[in-house]
Amino acid sequence: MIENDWRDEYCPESEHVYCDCPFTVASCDGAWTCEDIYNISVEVINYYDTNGDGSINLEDEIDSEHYDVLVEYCDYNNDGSIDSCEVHQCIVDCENAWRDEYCPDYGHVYCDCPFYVSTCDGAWNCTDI
Ligand SMILES: [Ca+2]
Ligand SMILES: [Ca+2]
Repeated sequence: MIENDWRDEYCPESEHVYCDCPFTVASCDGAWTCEDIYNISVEVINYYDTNGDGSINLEDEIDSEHYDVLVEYCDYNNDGSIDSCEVHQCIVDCENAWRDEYCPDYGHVYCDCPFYVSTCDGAWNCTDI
């Protein structure tokens, strides 16, 4: 990926971009795209983040059973709180686990966290590529 080499050189703060190959013909009914995953992430966060600080933890009005499940699967840095990127990554992982089971030839989806976008003038996003 030339774009990621460019980012390493000129925008080292910027995350790498991962794009699904738009030319493959494989299809998988029911698979989620990054856009779907983004929309679901927003719904999950809006539902559980009752105090609106952008992360889900016991300060929110969440019952402990749901909280325990979320922490077990989604708290990647083990700080007891699930931030919006962790929710997003969790749904990406869940989608990829689903694809492994139902569409093993389809490949995995890679989505950058859409919530903390570091700006980088001149960087290409997936649409440009
Ligand atoms: Ca919260
Ligand atoms: Ca966390």
